[in-house]
Amino acid sequence: MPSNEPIAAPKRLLTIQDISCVGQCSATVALPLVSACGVECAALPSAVLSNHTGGFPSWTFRDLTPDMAGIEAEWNKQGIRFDAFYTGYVCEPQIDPILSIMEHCAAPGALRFVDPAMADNGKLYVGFGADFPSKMARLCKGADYILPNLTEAAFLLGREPVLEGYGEAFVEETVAGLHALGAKNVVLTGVSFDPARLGTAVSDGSSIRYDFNPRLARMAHGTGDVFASVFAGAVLRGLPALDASALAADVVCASIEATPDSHWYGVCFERAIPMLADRLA
Ligand code: PXL
Repeated sequence: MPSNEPIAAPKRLLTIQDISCVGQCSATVALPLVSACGVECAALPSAVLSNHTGGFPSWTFRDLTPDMAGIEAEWNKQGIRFDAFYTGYVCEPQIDPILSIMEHCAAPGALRFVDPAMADNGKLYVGFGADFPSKMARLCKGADYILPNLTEAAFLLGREPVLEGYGEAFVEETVAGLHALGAKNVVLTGVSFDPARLGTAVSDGSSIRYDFNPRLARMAHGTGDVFASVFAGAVLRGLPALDASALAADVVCASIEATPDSHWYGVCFERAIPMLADRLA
């Protein structure tokens, strides 16, 4: 029977990150996963690469920074506004144009999700200089949620990464440093106090809560992008941050488990989409 209930307007999120044509990362992960959360996903590609830089021998790179101001002007002319912004892999010249878009194209109460995608396993991604983390810190200032892994957190704080042998005091101190950069909520990924479990520390600035999953035997490229996309989509669907983080981690684990060893450049997150949609139904 048709319902007389008015249909609620879906939230509209703008993701700003590269399109790596091949490689299952950045925008090609955010678009399907944010959509699977039931949230409209608009995309501003910051650059187009033939493939990502994490293991392929070479790539093309088309910087789209020069287009950003014109796109913002067009949106302002038409009054196009967004309920949320989600940034991932971006380069230094894009930070000011992104801050301008987040300031001028925000619907009332718009949320900012910043995944400072620039490093993993103790190292900056190829192509980023040692001074880049201090530039990325400018995006973290004023963010509602930042989602660094342990390596990115260390670089944002100007420290050498510590990836093992730490305890809760270290996590508390790291999270406090990240809040001091100006981020309201911190979601620190890749946290582990026990070799069998890997998880996330979620802080709203007054308390830290943890979520852990069994550690899987293999690590995979693009899992940070899967995590951040699901987290942002789930928060926009109304989940509290710890629940959104737990769901995002479950989608990452299911994606890794569905990925054959021969598939080295990303994870088969497509196979976890039915589970994600069910959990948010
Ligand atoms: O997944 C992060 C990422 C995004 N975009 C590009 C990358 C990487 C990581 O290597 O190279 C182009």
